Amino acid sequence: MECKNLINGKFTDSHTGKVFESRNPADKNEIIGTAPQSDETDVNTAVDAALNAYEQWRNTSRIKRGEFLDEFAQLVKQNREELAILMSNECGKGINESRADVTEGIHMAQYVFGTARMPYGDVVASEIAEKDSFMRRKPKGVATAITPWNFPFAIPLWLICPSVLEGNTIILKPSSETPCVAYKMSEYFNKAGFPPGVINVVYGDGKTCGNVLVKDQRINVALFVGSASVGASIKKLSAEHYDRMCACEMGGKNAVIILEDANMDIALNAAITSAYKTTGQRCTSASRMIVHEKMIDEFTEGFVSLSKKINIGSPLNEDVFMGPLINDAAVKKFEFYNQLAKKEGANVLLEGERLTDNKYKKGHFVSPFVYKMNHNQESRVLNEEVFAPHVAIIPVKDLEEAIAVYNSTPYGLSCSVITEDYRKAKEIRDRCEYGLGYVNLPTIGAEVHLPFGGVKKSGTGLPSASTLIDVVTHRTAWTINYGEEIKMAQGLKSEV
Ligand code: UN1
Repeated sequence: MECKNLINGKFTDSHTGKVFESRNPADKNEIIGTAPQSDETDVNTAVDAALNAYEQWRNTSRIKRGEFLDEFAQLVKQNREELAILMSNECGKGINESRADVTEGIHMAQYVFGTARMPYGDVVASEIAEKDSFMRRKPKGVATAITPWNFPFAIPLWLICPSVLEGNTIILKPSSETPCVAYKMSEYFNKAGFPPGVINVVYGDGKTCGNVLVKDQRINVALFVGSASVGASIKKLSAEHYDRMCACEMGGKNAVIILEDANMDIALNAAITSAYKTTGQRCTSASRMIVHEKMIDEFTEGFVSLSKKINIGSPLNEDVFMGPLINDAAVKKFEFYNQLAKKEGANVLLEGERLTDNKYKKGHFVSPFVYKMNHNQESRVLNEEVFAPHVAIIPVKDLEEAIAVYNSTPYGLSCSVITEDYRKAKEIRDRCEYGLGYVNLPTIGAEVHLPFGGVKKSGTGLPSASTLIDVVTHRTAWTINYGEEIKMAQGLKSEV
């Protein structure tokens, strides 16, 4: 597939003609496609296009704007399987997960289409009976979305759909690992009839493309999902702009907390799903199992035995639970943290590693690495995001310690508790720091109509998905006087 930038409604090469390759992580020799290596000149043209389209787009009826998203969702629905297969080939997610990713994207477009007919402001009381006041939302202007490879369809749509519904125009810069999924998506945007310039897509790396977008003074909203270090630099650059809104969602060191009364079947199912779906490469994946000491032996035995049984292999095989990691750098990072765990005193229960026999040698396949380790505030492996199947089982003596251990990392994205005791679940709900909380469920699998976003190093708490409206609009006050004279609030006199 030869991906092209989408700028002002036209599919174009980068101005230099340079391209980069996208390869299959399950078979490094297979090239899935090429995409333009865009630089400042291409980014500038895309921002010009978004800026030119803005005036007319913001003046288009909100309902009409939503209808383009309905059209888009209908087109994607007809091509769900084709997109899912492309996604599995390009990013290595199991086919069931790729289908779910496309479905999540469709849900986002459907949800936002539905909200087009819902109120987008409030009627507000005034001290003066002759006055009517309103809170009315207005679009911010030109937005950019910089998105990761692990949800190459759903995450761009979390950010694009609410932005354009509210009247903003946008430039998407998808991950260089997954240009083909983004390109397919952009074809559907075009087919759905979005006016030229409303949604633009440029491909390229962080330095020559993403960075240029974020530095552009004309960008009013910077939306990002990805690593904490890139997010921090986007936030810093954004602080130099007068009125830019910036929402960054940046990973986690999530945990499943297994309390003394937990249903063990639920605990094991939740733990395995949280740890190994997407090969541990969700920002919501759990790499810590915080387990009450009364349950630790039974849980550890069950978790290790299920981890050994995890079916690793081709993402297109329906029975496979774990596909490959995304690239060689991800495997090296996994290996580094596995070694570090040993140095930090971990009791290794399952020696996960790069898989090299025939079935696996063409791809970035690894097996789960599992260890038991006491809580230690200084430990890097218990505090840093590995983004791979690297799992710590941490014993705790009671609920208090479970909460303290959960909160001890710099992150705060997703938290799950396995318990039958609703009072204990309430303690977790109120005292743990997270954006997504679950009871008797895995830490993954959020639905689009819920807020999505973490606290601490995971984000500013400004959510993505359905609640992005607060980022891509500003609230204006609009007050009308129906009286024959001016009467002021607060007892203020206006007579001359
Ligand atoms: C991510 O990994 O960045 O809640 C997003 C979930 C998915 C989204 C994950 N709906 O696991």
